[in-house]
Amino acid sequence: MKRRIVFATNNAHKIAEASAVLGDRFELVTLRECGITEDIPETEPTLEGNASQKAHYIYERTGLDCFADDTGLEVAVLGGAPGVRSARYATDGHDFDANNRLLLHNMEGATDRSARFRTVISLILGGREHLFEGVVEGRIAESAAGVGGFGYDPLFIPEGSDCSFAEMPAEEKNAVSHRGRAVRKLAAFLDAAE
Ligand code: ITT
Repeated sequence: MKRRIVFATNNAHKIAEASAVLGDRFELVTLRECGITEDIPETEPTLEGNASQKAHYIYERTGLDCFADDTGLEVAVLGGAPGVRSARYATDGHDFDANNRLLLHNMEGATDRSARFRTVISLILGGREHLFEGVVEGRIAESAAGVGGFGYDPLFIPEGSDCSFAEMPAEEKNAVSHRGRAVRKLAAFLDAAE
């Protein structure tokens, strides 16, 4: 039987990316299917803390195995910002365009454009928590390019490529991305736990 697992996210892009990696070995249950419609609190100062907070919040309400992903873009010349504040960099909401404009503005004239995406996944399986991390190194482009993906993808060029994540087919992003890497670790762990 397929293992049913809740993905504690309100971000449809994350669900699409994780489903593509997990394939049909797992049945991903959405928050909507659990009847949870409110925003999940994310008040911790670290990605680890927020991922854990989101997963525990859903586990306490559903009692189901679940996982949550918290992701940040860490830019060297900005001292690791926007980091844990990536979703709310420019505004209180998730305004991707405003975030990208602010990032370009804050990096004007910067020659060191190195950056990385980091995803932390908190899995709660049978009431016990396990953490997985995925990182991709790269750089911030001088201007946005591409229409795929979401968030900072039009500005992020992964190491070894000339294209932004937003210019790549979804499979190509997943093959090297922070989330792809973290979700593959999660899948290997779940396979071994069967
Ligand atoms: P949930 O908390 O509901 O999972 P969220 O969008 O709030 O969804 P995060 O707290 O992890 O997710 O926010 C991270 C922000 O970082 C997100 O809003 C995007 O702007 C950006 N981000 C995350 N993953 C990304 C990716 O793969 N590519 C580009 N930007 C990404």
